[in-house]
Amino acid sequence: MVRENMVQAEKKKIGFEKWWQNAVIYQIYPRSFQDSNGDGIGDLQGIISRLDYLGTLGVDAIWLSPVCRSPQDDNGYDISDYQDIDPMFGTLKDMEELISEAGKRGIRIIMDLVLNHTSDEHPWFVEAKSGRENPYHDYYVWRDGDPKTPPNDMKAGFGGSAWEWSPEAGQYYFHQFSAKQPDLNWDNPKVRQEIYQMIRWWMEKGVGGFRLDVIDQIAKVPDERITNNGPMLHTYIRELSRETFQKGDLVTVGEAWGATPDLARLYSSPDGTEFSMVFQFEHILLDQQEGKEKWDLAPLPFLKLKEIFNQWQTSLYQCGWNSLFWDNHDLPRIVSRWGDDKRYRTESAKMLATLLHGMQGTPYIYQGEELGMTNVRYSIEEYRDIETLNLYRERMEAGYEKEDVMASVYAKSRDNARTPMQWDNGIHAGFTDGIPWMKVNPNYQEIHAAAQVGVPGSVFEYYRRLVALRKEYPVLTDGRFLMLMEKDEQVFSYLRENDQCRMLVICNFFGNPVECALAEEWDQEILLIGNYEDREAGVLKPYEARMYLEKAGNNRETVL
Ligand code: TEU
Ligand code: CA
Repeated sequence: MVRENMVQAEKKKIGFEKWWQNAVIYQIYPRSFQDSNGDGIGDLQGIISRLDYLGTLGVDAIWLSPVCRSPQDDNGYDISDYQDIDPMFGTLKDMEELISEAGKRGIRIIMDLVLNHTSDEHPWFVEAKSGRENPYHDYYVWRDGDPKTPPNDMKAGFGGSAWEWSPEAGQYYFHQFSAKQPDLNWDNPKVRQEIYQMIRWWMEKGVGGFRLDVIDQIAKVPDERITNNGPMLHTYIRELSRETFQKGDLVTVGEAWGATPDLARLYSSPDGTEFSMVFQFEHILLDQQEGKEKWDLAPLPFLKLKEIFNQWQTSLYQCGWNSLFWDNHDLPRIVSRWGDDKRYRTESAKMLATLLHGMQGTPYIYQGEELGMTNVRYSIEEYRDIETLNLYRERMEAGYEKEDVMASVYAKSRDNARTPMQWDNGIHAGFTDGIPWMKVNPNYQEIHAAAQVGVPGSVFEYYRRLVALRKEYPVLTDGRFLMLMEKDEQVFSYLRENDQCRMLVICNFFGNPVECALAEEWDQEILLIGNYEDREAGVLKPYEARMYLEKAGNNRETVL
């Protein structure tokens, strides 16, 4: 008992006592996870039926992409009622059952809060557009003008102008995403108070945390073309946190495409005044042409990737907290993107997982990532995502070659992550016994959970071990990160150390074998996990990954 108290006291001193600092979080895209009623769309009862699978994986929390009422223009990121569940996913009772059933397995439920905008079918907007005198009018961002000349040339995230003319209101309204997603006016204190009341309502239902959609865009100043990092941003975030999150023991993660390490020290300050952490995207933006869009492909600059991870790991050490992710519902699947989804699919999936899960922060596993699920190459008619379909239409109208546009879609479409979860080799991969809302990846016969759970050597069992290691070794939570071999063009290696022990993570990031003295040097230490049965002295095989624990007392002198 004394030792446990001492360890807790030690953690408190350097700020590692939060449950989510030793947690692994699993993201579910409900529409594609498990259908329970044969309508071809995933739902809450489907998730409940798969909780034991997630318990086996060992995750501590589940982040649900939005399940609130929505016309589904952007697959639920256009909310029309924040306090009701969309019938396609189930009911509030189903949500309460999910929170309770997950809780029995030690799993918290994290909801996705879309606070930058609502659906244009939200009652607030229906009222707001009815006229300037309406008390809800200022819940949104309106500008005068003539129907043919938008207030300025700002563009929306899904193509076209960021200004939409409302004939009813006789004004333009601002939308950073689709025209069916009008931006909320956070400068209006009534908007903020309505939002805080809604969040507290979900907290009372036992929700264990929140993911905050595009939260760094809420303090927009359209007249100055400011979208993210607006002047009032941290004022609003601190008020939001004070009025809601700080009243519970929640994990909160803000989506911040414009985050830098300096800003992240504010967002994830250990004083708890803003969020637990943010999703930052510097590594995600690397394989696109400078100053262009994600569709304008470029090879991954490997040394830059190492530099960015090194910067984020060292910048937030003991003064903030990192999220750790490769995949989410907006991103292509990492094994296809930066691994090899053909010849070395399982090796590269495991290598990428080792690299990420050895770092300091909270790792996120996106549904199917733990199976090594891959991107797809569909005909354009088989895609569903508004962003992809708008891109295709815009670039074909602009005269791009179809094969170039499709190459961009294959590489970066958000639908790569949204094909149905592959459970078994039955019809539609066990996702539904109806017609799936989107085609199942044809490779489900080879890649599915039933062939991996409990099967030694599978990607699933590898992820399960990585999750367990985080529980077993506090150094993975509190250890300092030290990058090694910074200039090496093929190997990604780093140390984790605290005053109890040291670990080495060493990965060959590519598909050709490489000689590596450091791997040989550490091969006399304890191998905690690796993605090859046999190791060759001094050589890392294609996509080979190893995590070593230094034997007590060895204190080898490793050149940093
Ligand atoms: O995404 C924010 C966002 O900017 C992404 O749309 C990103 O720009 C794009 O996916 C890159 O290709 C959040 C949600 O994660 C996304 O699903 C929503 O579509 C978007 O906000 C609007 O709510
Ligand atoms: Ca369903």
